[in-house]
Amino acid sequence: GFLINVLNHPQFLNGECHTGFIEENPDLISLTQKTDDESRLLKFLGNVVVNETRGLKQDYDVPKVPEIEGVTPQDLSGTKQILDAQGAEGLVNWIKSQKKVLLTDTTMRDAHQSLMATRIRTKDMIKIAKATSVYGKDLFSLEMWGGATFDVAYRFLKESPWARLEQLRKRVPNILFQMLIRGANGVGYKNYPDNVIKEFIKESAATGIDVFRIFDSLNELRGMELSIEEVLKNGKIAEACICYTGDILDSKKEKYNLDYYIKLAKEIEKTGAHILCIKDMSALLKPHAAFKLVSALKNEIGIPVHLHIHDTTGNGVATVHMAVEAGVDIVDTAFNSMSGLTSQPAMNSIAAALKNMDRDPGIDLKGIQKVSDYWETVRPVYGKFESGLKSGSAEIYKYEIPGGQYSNLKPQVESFGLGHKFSEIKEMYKTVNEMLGDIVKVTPSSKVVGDFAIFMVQNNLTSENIYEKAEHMTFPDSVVAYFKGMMGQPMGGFPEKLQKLVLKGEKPITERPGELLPDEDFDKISNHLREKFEFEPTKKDILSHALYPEVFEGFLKIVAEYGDLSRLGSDVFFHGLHEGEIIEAEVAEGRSLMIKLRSIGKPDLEGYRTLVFEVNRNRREIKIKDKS
Ligand code: 3PY
Ligand code: ZN
Repeated sequence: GFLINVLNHPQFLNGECHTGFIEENPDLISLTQKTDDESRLLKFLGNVVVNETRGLKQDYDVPKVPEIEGVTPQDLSGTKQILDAQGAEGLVNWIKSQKKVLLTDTTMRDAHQSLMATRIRTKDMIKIAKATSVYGKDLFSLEMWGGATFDVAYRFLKESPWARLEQLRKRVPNILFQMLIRGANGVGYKNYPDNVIKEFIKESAATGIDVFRIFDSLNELRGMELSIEEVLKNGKIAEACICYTGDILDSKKEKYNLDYYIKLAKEIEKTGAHILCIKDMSALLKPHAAFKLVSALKNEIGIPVHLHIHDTTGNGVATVHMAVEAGVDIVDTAFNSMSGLTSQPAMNSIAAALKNMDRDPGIDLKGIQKVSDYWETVRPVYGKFESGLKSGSAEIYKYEIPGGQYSNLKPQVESFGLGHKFSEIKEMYKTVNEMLGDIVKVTPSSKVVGDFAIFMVQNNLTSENIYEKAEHMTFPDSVVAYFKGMMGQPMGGFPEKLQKLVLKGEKPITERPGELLPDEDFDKISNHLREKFEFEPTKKDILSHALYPEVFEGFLKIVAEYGDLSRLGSDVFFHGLHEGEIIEAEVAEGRSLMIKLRSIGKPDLEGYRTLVFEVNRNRREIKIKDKS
């Protein structure tokens, strides 16, 4: 492309070419860039067509973005303005003075994490951002970051989670942005050095996060303290969690009883956290238990209470109403079309049911219907990531599997070739929990239990024969890390015999893991990225590398090979195009290509298929290796 451009340039044709010619004509370079974009995109599309969808793609409706008339988000004043003007304390006082129940929307984080393996792309979020800001102007917050979204954005969606935060922030200036952070485990699955957690919180706050929901996967206070302190330093809202497990209505379950939660909540309040969250990640909090727990907390502590639940059992909406009756301040919900089952309970339904009641959340019902309608039309494109769960499950009370893990466990189990043993693995999950002494199960401790259960079934182990049969077996990494104390200390300690079996002579720690981990060397990461990838890394890049070195480098390689894929429509990103289809693909700000797939050839002797495209009406052929 470049040479042809030079040869065809009028100055060159007139024989006026000298050594400074290229410097004086930078458009030649950008022309090369353009053809590069095009080749890279065709290579990406070719690969999707040949190796993923095999040219089979159904037609998807174009999601309908609701019109907004007469208002601009910049004119709206919401919870974000209260925090910015009055600070964290001011916001807390405002929450306490509300008679209405406040609602959080989780659609852009937990809802899709729990329904469709966290796959919703930024492109689909920013299309509805303005409408969300206008029609959801009376929401307390949008949970739209953290949890698994950080990892999945880079790993599977090939886009930057930071760019998502920036782009949404620009479009939603009036509602608080909320993220989920796993205490010392950050947005990952293991403990990170203290300086990584601190810098990550600082950068997240500077980029637009207002409310940090912090939890520890074993309900250990010391796993959350550093994060709470850093959030307070940054003038943002620290919301610390009690992760709910067991059943406070069952007097036989003594370990996690009402006293346990009250005691933990009081300790959390003492840290200076602004809000207490009841985090019911596994949908175990029954409606009457919610009434009991919220009533007790409202009596015992002075900070507002925020309820987070999943609807896996089908009792979620009832739980919300009981909590509202008991005086809960804020509850998590998701727009109806993204709610229910492993996701959060239905916002539109709850808001409608509370109309004309004392605690009416005062949300524009017609408006939020439009936002819900949008998500309904987005969802089919992500169908292949859905779990297939069709109804609520009361079994979950027995298994205690978190919503996000429940929808992911089946594909994980299938990837081990154990799909036919799914029921056995669910039973084993319960058995393993008992073997561990009944622990809190939420990322990453829930992953330990899941990995352990799969390992047990894979190797025909039982709680009796394991001590003999597994003497020389290497346990999964997560299980080893857990028993070493690298996720903290479970209440009641580790079962010693099992710990010895897993650690095989290695000594466990009892200190807070962050105390032992050396600080991350950010300069070293910066130099490494500069040398290996030849760009000047930002603080965000360095932090991403500190959290997920391989995943982040994999992402950089994909961008180098295929270009910026975040601008592609999701139907094209996931499903490519079918023969005869014409798409408009945005490759850079304001620059789109019209691409038609004319034909998919048969594999040649080496297994390459020739795909014929038309790009802006020019014929382009590319060869793609068929990996099947
Ligand atoms: C996460 O850690 O991602 C969770 O959603 C835990 O419930
Ligand atoms: Zn959750």
